[in-house]
Amino acid sequence: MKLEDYQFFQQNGYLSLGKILTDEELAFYLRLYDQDRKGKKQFWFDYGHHHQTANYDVLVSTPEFDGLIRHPKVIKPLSDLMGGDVCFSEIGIRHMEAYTGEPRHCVWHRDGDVRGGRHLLEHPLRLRNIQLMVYLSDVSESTHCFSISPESVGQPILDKADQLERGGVHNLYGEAGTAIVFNFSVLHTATVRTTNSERKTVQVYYGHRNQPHMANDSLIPVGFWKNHPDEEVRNFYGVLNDKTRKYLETGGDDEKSLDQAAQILYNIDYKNRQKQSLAPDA
Ligand SMILES: O=C(O)CCC(=O)C(=O)O
Ligand SMILES: [Fe+2]
Repeated sequence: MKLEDYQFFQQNGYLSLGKILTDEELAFYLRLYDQDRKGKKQFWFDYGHHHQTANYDVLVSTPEFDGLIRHPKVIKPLSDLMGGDVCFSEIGIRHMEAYTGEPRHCVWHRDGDVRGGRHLLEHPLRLRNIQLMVYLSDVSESTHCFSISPESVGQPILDKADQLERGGVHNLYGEAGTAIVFNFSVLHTATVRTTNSERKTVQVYYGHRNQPHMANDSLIPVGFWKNHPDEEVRNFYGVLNDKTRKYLETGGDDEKSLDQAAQILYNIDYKNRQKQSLAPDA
């Protein structure tokens, strides 16, 4: 990674990678996204406060997204920022509908892991986990967007109001195929605007292989962490979360059909969601 890009991340807690997808790749992932959202509704649920619906079990429903998770234009900068070996933590494909209400920043927050861990202070960029946000639709002043309040690694970590006053707000735009990476604990939010445009994103979290799992939202299927022919890929997916362990206890470690997997996931997870799956019986 160019020194200036590293320094930008150091100063701001995020970096735009620019348009990383070719037009062919964009068309490929957009088609998969649309097919998943239309045809695999049992995996989608209302994500509430961000005016979003989402599917977190993309590795089950559309495993081809592995190609985007480990895209060379992503893995290289991620490894440079994280240092050491990077692992998969979570994936969500998310949708924001057109909106007729008042524009607003949905909810300013810092992400943390399941144990409440946020900035990893001993890391040179204070990075415990990092999110990759890929825009699959054009994002501009007239659409929904992702917003972040820049924070330098040299600055004290402030509460929300003080951080917003000190750092201000960067609304991040880019044409479809653009990717952004950010420290998950730097203050951020989705921003909704009065718009006829829908926003389509792929949002992937990564962690350090030598740290415990970040979250329990995404199942990691055996085809990735156990049966994949490439050892590096097995290791990349090898930091298993509690959801994956529970799934294995319930259903064993043989490969499942999509319907079998969906049924187990419904029993161990979706039926307990506060917001119902959009189509629980689909
Ligand atoms: O979707 C967005 O723009 C932000 C969502 C968010 O806060 C997150 O993924 O942690
Ligand atoms: Fe967040």
